Amino acid sequence: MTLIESLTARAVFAPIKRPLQTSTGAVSKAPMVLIDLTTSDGVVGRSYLFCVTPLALKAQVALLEDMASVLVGQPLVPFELERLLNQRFTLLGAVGLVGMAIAGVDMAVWDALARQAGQPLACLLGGQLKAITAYNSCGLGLTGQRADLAALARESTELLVGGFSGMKLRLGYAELAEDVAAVEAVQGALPAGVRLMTDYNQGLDPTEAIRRGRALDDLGLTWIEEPVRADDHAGCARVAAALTTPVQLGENYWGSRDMARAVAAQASDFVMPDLERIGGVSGWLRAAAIADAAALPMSTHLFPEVSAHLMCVTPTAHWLEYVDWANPILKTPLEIIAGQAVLRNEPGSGIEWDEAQVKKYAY
Ligand code: SMN
Ligand code: MG
Repeated sequence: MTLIESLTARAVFAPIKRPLQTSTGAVSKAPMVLIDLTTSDGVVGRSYLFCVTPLALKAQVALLEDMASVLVGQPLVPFELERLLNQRFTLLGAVGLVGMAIAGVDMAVWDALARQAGQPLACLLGGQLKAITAYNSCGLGLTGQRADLAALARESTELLVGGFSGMKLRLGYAELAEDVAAVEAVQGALPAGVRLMTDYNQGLDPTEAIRRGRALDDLGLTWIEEPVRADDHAGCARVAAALTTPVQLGENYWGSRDMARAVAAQASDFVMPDLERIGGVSGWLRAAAIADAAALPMSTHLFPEVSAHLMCVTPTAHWLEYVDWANPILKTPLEIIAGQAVLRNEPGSGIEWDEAQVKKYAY
């Protein structure tokens, strides 16, 4: 039986090519925790967590190092390890940094299993490698108090490189007119057929979200993401019911049961769970079943490397969110050709560190 021999965690703070301003916060660099899990067979499974703020990096590393003491010597069985960790944190609550740590371990465990089996993760999970349609989420942040229309138009054409057929614009300017102008500036710059997603990052209240959404409703947007507080399922549902543009939600679901509650409340038309909040690969598989049962198109949030594998086994797979934020520390970044993520026919989820770069950006 294969056992876990060791688990290590390291923090990095890597540059981002296009720092991103949203209506509720900025991401100017990428604070990540890198996990290496070694098995008794000498296989190494890897994953990374995206901590959003560097203020969480040291705590996340410390938590993972303490979790290692529970994990070392355990069999390499993802659902049992998940059960074990969730049990140990029931009284505290397996959300926040704890939930992320459990998800990070889970992703590393699945990577190790796939490597041990000599299969790409998608194949280990019973799927096959496919080209996964991606949208470019690497830019188009808020440009300050007012929308800089020329800058948005320029950036949107730059984001087409890679052949993307979709991209995401952040909204939530002080005035509704600025949101509309920003959308029109980007659409005016893009070739016909390129889809535009938008994201309010929870910045509005339901009444304002309906007012703004109605003004955007005839512009052909692919979705409006997180218009209001993500945990306000009733408010999200009111917005979704009032608009013809689909409402997208999911990066802030904490586990698949949280997602099930949002789906039961009809909080959104589309879902996009985030691997580190939904519970890693194991949590994703349950989330995909919920989306399938409710016939909700399911997209991904960040972590395009692992997420692309999971889209191969997601019944209602919709769009892969492409961000290049981990690229500086990856040996072989995920490749996008003609707007599609191209999975390599290699064992695991495709994550290997560029150790020189990891050293350079160590936190
Ligand atoms: C987002 C997520 C995490 C950090 C910055 C921005 C955004 C997205 O909500 O959906 O990509
Ligand atoms: Mg978002």
